[in-house]
Amino acid sequence: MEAKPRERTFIMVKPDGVQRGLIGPIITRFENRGFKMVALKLMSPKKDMLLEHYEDLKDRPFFSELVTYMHSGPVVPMVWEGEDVVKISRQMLGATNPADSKPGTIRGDFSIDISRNVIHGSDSVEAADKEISIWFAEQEIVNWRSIDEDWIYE
Ligand code: DAT
Ligand code: MG
Repeated sequence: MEAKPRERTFIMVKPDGVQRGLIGPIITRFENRGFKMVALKLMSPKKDMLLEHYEDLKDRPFFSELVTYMHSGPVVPMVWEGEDVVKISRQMLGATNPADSKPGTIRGDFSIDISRNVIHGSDSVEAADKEISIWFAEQEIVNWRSIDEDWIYE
C-alpha cells in the first residue's frame, strides 16, 4: 500500500563503515528508532558524484583527501523517511568530530578520527533533497506503508 511521504533524509555508510562491517548495526539503529527505509544500494561512487555531493566544502583544506577517501571503496547510500528525520538523524550520527560525539551516537560509538567518521547524514531538508537527487533516480525510491506507522505516530 502507498503512503503519503513524510520528510526524507539522505544517509550514507562511508567506505570505512562498509569495510568495518557496520552496515547492519547502522541500519538497525534507524529501524529501531522507527524510521522507514525507502531506498538502499551498495555502490562504488564515481568521483564526479562525490565532487557534487561535497561541493560546499570544495575550498576547505581537507577537501581532496575527503574525496579520495570517499572514493576508496564501496559506500551504502540510503534514503530514510519519517517525521523530523533530518534533525533526528543528525542527533543519531553525533558531532562531525568523533571526539565530540556523545556515546550512544553512531560516530560516538564506532569512530575516533574526524576523517574516518563512518557515516554521512544530510544537515537540512534542502541538502537532503539535493543529495537524494545526486545518489538516487526517482524510480529507485520506494513509496510503501509500514504496519508500524500506526504505533510510531499518533
Ligand atoms: P558532517 O559530515 O558532520 O555533515 P561536514 O559536512 O562539515 O560534516 O564535513 C563533511 C565531512 O568532511 C565530515 O564528515 C568529515 C570531513 N571533515 C570535516 N571537517 C574536517 C576536518 N577539519 N578535517 C578532516 N576532515 C573533515
Ligand atoms: Mg555535512
